[in-house]
Amino acid sequence: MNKPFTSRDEIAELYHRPLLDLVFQAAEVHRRHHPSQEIQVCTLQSIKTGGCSEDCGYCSQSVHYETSVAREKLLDKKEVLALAKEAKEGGSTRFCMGSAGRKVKDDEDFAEILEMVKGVSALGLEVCCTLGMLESKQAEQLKEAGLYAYNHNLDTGKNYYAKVVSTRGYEDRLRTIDRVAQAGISLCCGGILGMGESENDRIDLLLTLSELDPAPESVPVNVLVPIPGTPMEEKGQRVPTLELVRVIATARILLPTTMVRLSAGRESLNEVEQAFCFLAGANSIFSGDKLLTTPGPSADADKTLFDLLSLTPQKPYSREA
Ligand code: SAM
Ligand code: DTB
Ligand code: SF4
Repeated sequence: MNKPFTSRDEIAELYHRPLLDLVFQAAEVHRRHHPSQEIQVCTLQSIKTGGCSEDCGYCSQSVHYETSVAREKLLDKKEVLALAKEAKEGGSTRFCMGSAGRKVKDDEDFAEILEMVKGVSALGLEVCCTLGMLESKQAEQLKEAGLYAYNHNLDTGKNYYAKVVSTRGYEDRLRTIDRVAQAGISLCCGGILGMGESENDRIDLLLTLSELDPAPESVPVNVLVPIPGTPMEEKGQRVPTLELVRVIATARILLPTTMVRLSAGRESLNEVEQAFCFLAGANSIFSGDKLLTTPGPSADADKTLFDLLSLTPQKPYSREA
């Protein structure tokens, strides 16, 4: 059902359709598969920040660049559970824990993260992690602990990836994605716009996302948050909002049942721009005044936006029914 478009040419044709026709079609697909007045509200929490050995050219947490982000040790489990509870009370239904690092190691920190997953899941929240590359056994341990989704982004098209990061390849990302799926964990996988990529690179990313089997449960669409000190701060370009809308609408049509998350960069969009993204099929956001290391929109601003658009937060696990 998720595969009405099969070839790259068909996806390119879709992507280049007149914008208003594309958005109209995406809005129809959205309404066929999702309650149009519901929005998924997720909270992001960095549980281990900075000091990462990878050289992702956009990231504040890489040791390869001089940024204002310092290395911190793993947060305490009690503190994380208190933050998760707060997120739930604030209306979030998904709690996503992010850690800097190339891959998960079988160490004390991972044992502690498994305990955090258990604890957050016991609060009735959908629990998600983004911890870098995983071995199959680690994916199974996360599943066992109650992990609902794993975020592992492809970031951009396969031909542009080497311009963004050199310490790993596209195949490494796809291998972890496969292990996540094999373990029976839902996949959250998306990308970043505004890193100097071409429209063809965006189409390549959309093609790879549409070919994943099973389809990703959620696709975060990030707009680059330029981080002083990183190569992408220099190389990146501001993404016109209508290009963001085009990517969201194409993703919605290609992946009808997937949650499409308007992710990093939302704080620089006004209400009308965000509304257009929701019309094009975005139905999920990160709430909270901080993403991982950069600011997000305030809870008050989001409440006003939801009221203006008559959007209500989705219940946890409601897509299972
Ligand atoms: N270390 C893990 C990894 O790389 O998979 C997890 C954390 S990493 C920060 C999660 C995702 O955040 C990245 O894959 C990227 O898509 C997104 N991200 C990081 N920095 C960003 C930025 N400055 N602007 C937009 N998105 C960003
Ligand atoms: C995703 O695709 N976007 C989130 C989440 N997955 C982990 C991260 C956005 C990070 C933005 C930059 C920062 O705050 O450091
Ligand atoms: Fe490390 Fe992840 Fe940042 Fe890349 S995106 S530098 S892997 S924390």
